[in-house]
Order: sequence, then C-alpha cells, then structure tokens
Amino acid sequence: MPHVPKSNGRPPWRATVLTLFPEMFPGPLGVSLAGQALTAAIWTLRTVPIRDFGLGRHRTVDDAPAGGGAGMVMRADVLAAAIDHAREAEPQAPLLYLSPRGERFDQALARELSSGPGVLLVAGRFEGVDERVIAARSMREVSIGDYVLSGGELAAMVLIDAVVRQLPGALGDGMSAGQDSFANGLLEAPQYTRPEVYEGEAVPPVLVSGHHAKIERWRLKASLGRTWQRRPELLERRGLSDAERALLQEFKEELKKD
Ligand code: 4GX
Repeated sequence: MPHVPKSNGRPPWRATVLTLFPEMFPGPLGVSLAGQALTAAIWTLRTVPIRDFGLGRHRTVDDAPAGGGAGMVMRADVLAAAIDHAREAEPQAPLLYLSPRGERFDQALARELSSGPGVLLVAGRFEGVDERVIAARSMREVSIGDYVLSGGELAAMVLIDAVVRQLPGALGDGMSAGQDSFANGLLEAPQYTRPEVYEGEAVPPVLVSGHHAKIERWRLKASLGRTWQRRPELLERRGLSDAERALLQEFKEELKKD
C-alpha cells in the first residue's frame, strides 16, 4: 500500500498556476513526494486557464509584437483579467512571473515561499507577456536558470516541487529538508550503500565504523571540500567558522597525498 504522509494540521499551502496548458498539471507533481503531499492535503493545486479570458470568438490571448519581430506576445488586458480573477481567491499570495529575465530561484526563496500562504504563478508562452502587465500587477519575475524553455509551466513545476518538499509533513521516511544540499549553504557529502565493495572500490571505512561523531566530521569535511572544488562562490557567500576552515585545510592536505 502506498505510504501517505500525515496531514500537518495547518491550512494547506496553495499553488495557483495561470496557464494556457492546464492539462500539463499536476503532471510530475502528482507522483512521489509532491503527489503524496497533495493527496494528504498538505498543499493544493489550482490551474486558471488563461484562454478562458481570451477575446472574441477565437478567445485570442496574444498579438504581434509592437515594433515588429518574430513570434507573438501575450496581451496585457487578457492576462490582467486572468490575474484579477485568481486574486479574488488568493488575496495574500505573492504573484510571480516565471521568466529567464527574473531573479534566480534558489533554496532561500523556496524556503521563504514555503512559509507563506501559497503562490500565484504566471506561466507565460510565446515571446513573453506585454511589459505593462508586469508593472500594473507588481509581478515578481523569477528565473529557474539561464536557459530558455518553451513556456513557464515546467519552471512553475520546478518552483512548486522545491517549495512543497519544505512543507512540514511532506517529507519521506527518515528524510529531512534540513539535511539537504544548500540547507546549510554547502553541497552534500557523497553517499554510499551496499555492497561494501563495488568493482574493487570500498565504501570509506569511517562510514561503516559506527563512530557517529567521526562520521559527522568526515561528512562535513567532504561537504566543505566538494563545495570548494565545485562551487567556490557558495563558500564565499556563506563564510567559514574556524573549525570549518581547519577541516577544509585537512581536505586540501589529503588531496596532495593522493
Ligand atoms: N525560468 N521560460 C517564460 C516566456 C518569456 C519569453 C521571453 C519572458 C521573456 C523560464 C526560465 C523560461 C520560457 C518561461 C519563456 N518570458 N522561466 N517564457 N528559464 O525559460 O523561468
């Protein structure tokens, strides 16, 4: 029988997505951790079909870009009508527009959003939306990374997934969001499981020693070392305590040995 997490006893966190493709939802948000939390009413998902607010017999939502150029732009009046409709049910939630031009989405923003009532997300298509509606409705532009998707829906799902797994009661057995990469501003230490020797490579002996204090020290050293090797800018942002600085120095010394 599938495991369903217990409801956490607070009102569900509410995600509302404005989209031309409501049939894309819940999609991957309907399975695994997010899907189980949805079933457990830890969060709710509502889509608002922007097409319902389109104009004329064809429910037109877009038009040619002013000044010419390729593609189409979502009309400000149509999108504003969809937003104003969604706002009635969601007067408090922050309004976000997923766009490659936005501030970068990260774990800190995921945590911030998870502490509020929910989120109103605009998933744009075409070459974007008329700039005037971004200002008129005070949308916060958020980007999930420096690449261009075919629309904002996948970006909205990424954001929702990262938020939902922070919600109390949403985590799987034995897991804790507090242990994740970035929870402490560092990359995670490498993980191992059985078999203890795989293709001649043993699991690091300390991890099978049962010495919990030594294991924690080894993991912190590995986290610091990996972050220094792969994402040094994360260390600069975070800073290091004296003890951490000493552990990172040990990591560097051990590198010279092999
Ligand atoms: N992180 N997309 C938005 C429409 C668009 C085009 C141009 C503004 C300017 C994306 C991302 C992303 C695809 C969503 C283009 N908006 N969203 N859409 N990267 O690529 O969030």
